[in-house]
Amino acid sequence: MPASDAPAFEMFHTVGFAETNLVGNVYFTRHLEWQGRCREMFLHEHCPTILASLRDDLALVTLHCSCDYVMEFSAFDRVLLRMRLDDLAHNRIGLAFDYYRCGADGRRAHAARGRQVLASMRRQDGELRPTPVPEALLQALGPYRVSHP
Ligand code: SSV
Repeated sequence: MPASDAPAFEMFHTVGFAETNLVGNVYFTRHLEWQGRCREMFLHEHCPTILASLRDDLALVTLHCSCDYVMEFSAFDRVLLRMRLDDLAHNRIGLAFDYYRCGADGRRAHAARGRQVLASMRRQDGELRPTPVPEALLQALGPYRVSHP
């Protein structure tokens, strides 16, 4: 469980028809796409130099991705996705996501929770080898780290 002691990186999104299923709620795979979008916007805004490294020999490999669903989203719902750094060890990065449905009255309902584990790797001689999380990314992640008691 991410504690609320660390600031989160936030992404807002308004649900469109392209994201809903036959009965009008958001199809479960979309939640994972939003996680992907959120983490790439984080790199774009806070660590653009990593994007150049990814085009070179760095690989941030997704080892795990999950979502626990609590409440449905429908077209034109306003989604707030909050992402925090839950865990950092060796070359592993653990991310925690909280999804909220934002009401017109300003209230936020907790609609889902997600997790990802990434591994920092380098492409070398046609293989992927573990490598420490790059310093630039460590710096960018720092403020978003959840402290565990
Ligand atoms: C192209 C490709 O494979 C990209 C992977 C990107 C991974 C990005 C990870 C970003 C993590 C950000 C975490 C922020 C926590 C507050």
